[in-house]
Amino acid sequence: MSGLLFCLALAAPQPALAADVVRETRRSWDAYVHYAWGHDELRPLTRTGFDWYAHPLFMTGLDAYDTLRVMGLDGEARRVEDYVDHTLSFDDDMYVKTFEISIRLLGSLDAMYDLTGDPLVLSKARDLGDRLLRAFASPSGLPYYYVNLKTGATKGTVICAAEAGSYIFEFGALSRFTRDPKYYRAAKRASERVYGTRSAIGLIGKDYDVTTGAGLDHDSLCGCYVDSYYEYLYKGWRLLGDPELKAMWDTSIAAVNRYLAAQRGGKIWYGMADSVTGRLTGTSVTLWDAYFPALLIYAGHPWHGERAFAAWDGLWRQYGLLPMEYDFGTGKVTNPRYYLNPELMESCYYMIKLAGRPEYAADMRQYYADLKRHCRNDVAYSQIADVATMRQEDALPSFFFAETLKYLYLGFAQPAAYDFQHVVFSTEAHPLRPFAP
Ligand code: DMJ
Repeated sequence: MSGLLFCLALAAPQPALAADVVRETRRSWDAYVHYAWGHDELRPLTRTGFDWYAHPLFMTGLDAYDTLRVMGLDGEARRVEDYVDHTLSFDDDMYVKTFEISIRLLGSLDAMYDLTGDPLVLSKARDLGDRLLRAFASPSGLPYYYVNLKTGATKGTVICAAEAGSYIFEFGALSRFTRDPKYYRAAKRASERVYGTRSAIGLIGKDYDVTTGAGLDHDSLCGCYVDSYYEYLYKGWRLLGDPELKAMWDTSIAAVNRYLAAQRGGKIWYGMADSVTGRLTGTSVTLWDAYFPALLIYAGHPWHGERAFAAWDGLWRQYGLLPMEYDFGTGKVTNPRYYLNPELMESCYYMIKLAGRPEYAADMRQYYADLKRHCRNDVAYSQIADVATMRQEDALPSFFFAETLKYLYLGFAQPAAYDFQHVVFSTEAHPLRPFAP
C-alpha cells in the first residue's frame, strides 16, 4: 500500500470499532436500566443507584439520551422520552447546583426537543429553565451557586468563572425554542459580567462574588474553573450567531494564547498567569483542561490546538489514562484519579474531523483500547482511583454516557449528520442544530 493510501485508510471511518462502541454503550445502558433506572447514576460495583440530592433527577437517563439517538439505539431512547413525558418532575424542595443541572439536564432537554419536536419535552425544558432562572436574581446578575428547585431560594455567593458564565448555550437554545428572550438575556448578562472584569491585558480571574459581581483573585486559567465560560463565548456564536459573543471570544483568546500558553519541547501546556501582569504563576493542569485543543481547532487556531493536543496525548500515553492533576513544570502527577472523563476523546474527535490526519484516528483507537482495558467490568465501566494501580471505584458519572462514549463513536463512525456544519456540541456534548442568526 502506498503511503498516501495507507493514510487515507487510517483516517477513514472504522465501522467495526463504531459497532463495538455501540455494543459497549448498550451493555452499560442496560446495566443502568436494570440496576438504577430513574436514579442519577449507576454504581457499577455494588450494582445500585445513586442520587446527587434527596430526590433523583434522572441525570444519566437524560445525559445519555442524545448519545443513544446518535448511535441509532432508538428503542432505548424511546424509553427515555416516555419517562420525560410521563414521570419527570422538577418540583422538588431541594438545592441543586445551578451550573451542573443546566449543562446536564437543561442541555439534554434542549437537544431532545431539537430531535423530537415533542411539545411535552419543551414544556419540561421551560419548567426547568424557569426554576434555574431564579438563581440569576442576584444584585450582579451572576447566578448563585445553588438554587432550590421548588422554592427558588438561593445560596452560595462565591462562584468560579465556568459556573458563573456558562449558560449561553442551554439558555440561548431555550429562548429560541420558546421565543422568550428572558433566558438568553440572563445568560448573556452573566457572561458579560465575567467578561467585564477582564484586566487591561484582557485576562479574567477564577472566582467571583455573586453579590457584587467583582472578581476575587488574579488567577487566570482556561482550564478547570474557567473552561466552559470561554467555550460558550465561541460556541454561543456558532449556535446563535450573536456577533457580540464572537467579539468577546476574539479578545479573550488573543490574551489566553499570549499569556497562558507555555511551550515545552514543541508542545503547548496552558498554565495559570496573573491576570494583571500576565506573568506565568502556575504549571498545574487538570484533565478537564484537555477540552481546550478541541476549542482551539474549532475556532481556527490549529497551530496552538495541535500542539496542545500533543501535550495531552503524550500524558495519556504515559499513564494509559489521564490523571486528574498534573504539574507540567515538575512532570509529577498531583492527583492520580480518572473519572471516565471525555475531554481528550472530545479533542481527538475535533482533530479527526477538522485536522483530518490519520494519526488522530490511531490516538482514538488507543484511548478506547485503554479505557476498555482499565475501566471496563462485568457490569459497565468504573472510574479509577489511581492511574498507577488502575483500581476501580464504585462510580460511573453521567457524562460518560453523554460525552465519552459519544465522542468515541463519532470518531470511529464519522457520520456526516454530526459534523460541525450541522451541529454545535454543548460542553456536555449535547448536540443542537445552529439557529439562524
Ligand atoms: C462535563 O460535565 C462538562 O464538560 C463540564 O463542562 C466539565 N467537564 C465535565 C466532564 O469531565
